[in-house]
Amino acid sequence: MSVVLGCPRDCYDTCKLTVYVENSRVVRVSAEGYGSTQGAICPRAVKDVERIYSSSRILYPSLRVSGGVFRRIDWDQAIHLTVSKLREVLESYGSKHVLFLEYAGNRGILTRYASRRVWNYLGATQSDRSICDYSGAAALRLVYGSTYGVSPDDIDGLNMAIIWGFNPAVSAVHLWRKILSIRERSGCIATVDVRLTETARQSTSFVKVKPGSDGYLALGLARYFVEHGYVDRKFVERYTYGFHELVKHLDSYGLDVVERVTGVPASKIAEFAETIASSKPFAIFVGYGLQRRYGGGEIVRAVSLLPALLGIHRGFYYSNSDGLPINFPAVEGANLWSGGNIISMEKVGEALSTGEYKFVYIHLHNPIATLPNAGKVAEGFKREDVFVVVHETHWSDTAKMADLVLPAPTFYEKLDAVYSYLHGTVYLNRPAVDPLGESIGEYQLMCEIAKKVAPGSYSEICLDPYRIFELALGREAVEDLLNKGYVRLKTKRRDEYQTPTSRIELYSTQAHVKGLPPLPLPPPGDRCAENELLLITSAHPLYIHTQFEEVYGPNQSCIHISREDAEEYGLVNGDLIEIWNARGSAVVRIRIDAAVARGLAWMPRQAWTVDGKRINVLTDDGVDLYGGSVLNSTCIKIRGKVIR
Ligand SMILES: Nc1nc2c(c(=O)[nH]1)N[C@H]1C(S)=C(S)[C@@H](COP(=O)(O)OP(=O)(O)OC[C@H]3O[C@@H](n4cnc5c(=O)[nH]c(N)nc54)[C@H](O)[C@@H]3O)O[C@H]1N2
Ligand SMILES: Nc1nc2c(c(=O)[nH]1)N[C@H]1C(S)=C(S)[C@@H](COP(=O)(O)OP(=O)(O)OC[C@H]3O[C@@H](n4cnc5c(=O)[nH]c(N)nc54)[C@H](O)[C@@H]3O)O[C@H]1N2
Ligand code: SF4
Ligand SMILES: [Mo]
Repeated sequence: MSVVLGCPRDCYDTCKLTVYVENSRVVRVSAEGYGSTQGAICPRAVKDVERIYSSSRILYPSLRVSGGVFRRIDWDQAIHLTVSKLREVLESYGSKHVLFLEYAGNRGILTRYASRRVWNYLGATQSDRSICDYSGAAALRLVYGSTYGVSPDDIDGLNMAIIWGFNPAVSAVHLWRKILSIRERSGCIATVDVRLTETARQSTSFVKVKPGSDGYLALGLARYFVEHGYVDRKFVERYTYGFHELVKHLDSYGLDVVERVTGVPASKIAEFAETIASSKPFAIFVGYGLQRRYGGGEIVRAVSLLPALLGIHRGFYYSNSDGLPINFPAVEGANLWSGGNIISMEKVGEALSTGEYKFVYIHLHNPIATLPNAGKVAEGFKREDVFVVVHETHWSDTAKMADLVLPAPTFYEKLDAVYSYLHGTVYLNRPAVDPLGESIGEYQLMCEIAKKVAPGSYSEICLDPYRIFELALGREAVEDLLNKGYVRLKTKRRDEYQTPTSRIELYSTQAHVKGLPPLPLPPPGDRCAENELLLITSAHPLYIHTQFEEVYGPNQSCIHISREDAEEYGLVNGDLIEIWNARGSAVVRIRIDAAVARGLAWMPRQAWTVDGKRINVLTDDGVDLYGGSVLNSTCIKIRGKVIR
């Protein structure tokens, strides 16, 4: 028997998978010839069978008895304990002292979005979910009113793709296959990155910039377009707002200045500008790694102006969620919302350390590993006065530190509808196999909790799952979904702009209300002290964050530095060194890498250090002006002593 499912991981691709089942077990997962996967399978899906049945699955509710020892309990006890602790905190302290943390483990409409309903109803404190793409999304909303841009189908009509601070050869393998078709059609693919990435190697050209200086490059290109008569005046007149103000602003971004700030020779910038101007239509694929830094929002804002100047409607891809007709507020129970606090996701460690939270409920998230300043997050969870419940599929770092661990089914074992922030297809996931062990889905568990803590409002909080799908997609789309197993949603028009002026706001009318400059003022780049390196982390091909260590083993990678820095510190390949900053320290192994520029250090994200820590013990827990994370603005020092 086989069934078709949508992969709900936090991946651009959201692949359509064929799942083969024999004797009630998943035996193979394939992606041949389906949807956006274009016949290929990623290193994660290919190992999913092993991950489903791995020995690190959580199969039963487990209560911590002491240290790292857990005792199996039954579900009645587990629910009773969860609800009585929750009630106790609600009654003695109030709902703001309950913290609900959730993130990217599974993006199913039911699993992720509808399971927020009871927490919204109770008024629990939640994070602002700002770690990933927040600043860039906020920037695009200022300029364009929403984040959506080109879809994979549009790639067929492009003459050029500009891959900017994005590594799709690793982080979006199927989208990348599609983009590569441009090269096969003799078009251009230019990659702008701080490292010679896998994507850059396969591109037709590579522009290497200094970290965080990309906003200058973008405004330098904009000025070049203006000076060389490449601006589409008719388009600008009709669809944009604030062109003259922008032109004046561009006075400060001459090629000499831009060369000095970005490290890209003026001749190369001019050549890049000429290629772009002569390769219409083009689209800029803006990655998330680019904006995880101080000034990240302003950088994306500057980059996003380029297609508009050359007369292209929404000539970028970032995230298409805003363009889809999915009613997320209805799914999450906006009508039930009772005004809980929202805290910065970057500041979860700091918030926990205040002792304000007495009950923490976590699912779809491994915060001890994935949040910045992770040592502080771990310390917060270790406090005696906080009760931590983790609902998980596998024994994650966070589950191992919880007081109560509840077993969850993987997406192969539960009903859901899965949407994509790249392509407009929604898949219906009917369970391929029964839930393993005693695992219970997030939505069902949310309903169990609601029944006990909010019996009077239970029927409003807990709706039939298919009713949730209807709230999300509308009745007609759900009929399609049920009949065909998928539905293609119609995206909004690319020539519509949801800004106050209904135009592309080169000069943002909303910016000053938000305390931001009305014209983009990007930073000149990340700044570390003389004796420091800038640490950048990005996606690893085998893992998705901390998932798949169950099959590929721990993500134990070296720190990559340039030959020049290695020589300066007297280091050779394989040396063990200590890296440190105000947040912590870690021992890592050196790898000299020609792809990495001087002053830079690179590691895959969520990597383990040699002394058994996650690299996030060092990452910066600051917040960008636009509200997003600044993981890629982390400065580190190398301790003089080399351990050989
Ligand atoms: N295999 C795999 N795929 C994944 C994931 C995974 O963990 N593993 N995670 C998924 C998720 S949640 C996300 S958010 C996406 C993220 O995927 P991407 O958007 O590709 O983001 P990152 O991998 O963080 O970084 C992308 C690139 O940004 C570059 N970069 C960093 N700083 C700068 C800069 O200042 N300027 C420029 N020009 N470039 C810079 C890095 O060198 C890196 O090559 O991937 C998704 N896909
Ligand atoms: N240094 C550094 N840190 C980063 C980043 C970076 O680039 N550099 N990237 C950031 C980004 S972009 C992101 S998106 C975050 C990701 O941060 P997280 O969302 O914390 O990432 P994961 O490690 O994927 O953790 C998800 C957890 O959900 C569990 N899970 C999966 N499916 C299910 C399910 O169906 N039910 C339940 N209950 N659990 C499930 C998995 O087993 C896993 O433990 O990390 C951020 N952290
Ligand atoms: S992990 Fe990503 S690339 Fe792999 S099957 Fe899932 S959505 Fe596709
Ligand atoms: Mo992400």
